[in-house]
Amino acid sequence: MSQEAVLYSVKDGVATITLNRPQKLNAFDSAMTQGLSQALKQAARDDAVRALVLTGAGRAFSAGQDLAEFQTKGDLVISEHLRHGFNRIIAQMRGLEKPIIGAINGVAAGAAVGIALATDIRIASEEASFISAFIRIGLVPDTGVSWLLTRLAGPTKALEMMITGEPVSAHTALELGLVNQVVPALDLEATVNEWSQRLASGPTRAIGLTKRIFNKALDAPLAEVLEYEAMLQDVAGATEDHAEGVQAFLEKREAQFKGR
Ligand code: T3D
Repeated sequence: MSQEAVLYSVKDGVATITLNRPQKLNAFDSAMTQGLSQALKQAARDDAVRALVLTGAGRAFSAGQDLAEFQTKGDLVISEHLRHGFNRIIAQMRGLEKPIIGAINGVAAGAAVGIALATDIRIASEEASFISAFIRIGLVPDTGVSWLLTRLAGPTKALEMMITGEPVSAHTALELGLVNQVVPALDLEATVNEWSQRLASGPTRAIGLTKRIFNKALDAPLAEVLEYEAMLQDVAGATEDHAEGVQAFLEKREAQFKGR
């Protein structure tokens, strides 16, 4: 019986998505690519889900595109493969109006660097590393790596990573701003649980709208962003969670956000 390439479970408002081909370091074959896209869709639709965790089974986060499968598809047009696969996933992750926590448990290589960096909060195990591996096989960065890496690490280090394909350790990734926190491997699950519980009990609509503003602010001129903030503040200001937040402040108590 073949194992499921992507595992999906929901508990206490948190959907956990696990890339599950550990014997191949969670390299993305077609089933895993489709499975991840499907899992993201399911989490987006389910109102009970208020935060997501994305991680890998075994010792790797993911080794990127499955190169064995890639080689068997002789007639593959890479651009089409990307448009229907990794590009769609990155767009889904960035557009998903719920926080996604990347639990980076081990190596992230190639396309998986893009997927790891497209999560919103990244907690890395000390055993994690990031390898922009494309160049090692004569390819250019894809899956948004050139965009994400350059914005997060800055152009100097991003270009070095992209043209050398040298691994970057978890601690260096923290210094570069690629991850939010580095913890010993044994503490990864507990740390990610704390983050996910905290975010899942937050004002989900406002967090989602903040993601929208963040995406816009990365590129748009200030005048446009000011107007966008004002427009989305009307939306956030009409939520039950906003009313609860203000009421809780005035009553000097902890707010009980419902995600509405
Ligand atoms: O059409 C398109 O979409 C093109 C898009 C391309 C996007 C990309 O992602 S290109 C980059 C693809 N990824 C890579 O080039 C990374 C390849 N992997 C590695 O360089 C190394 O495996 C690692 C540095 C990640 C880890 O090294 P190590 O020594 O810890 O593990 P290993 O022994 O190399 O791998 C363990 C097993 O996983 C091994 O299988 P085996 O021999 O035990 O049966 C290995 O072949 C397999 N594996 C690792 N990465 C991949 C893979 N199998 C298929 N595809 C992989 N990417």
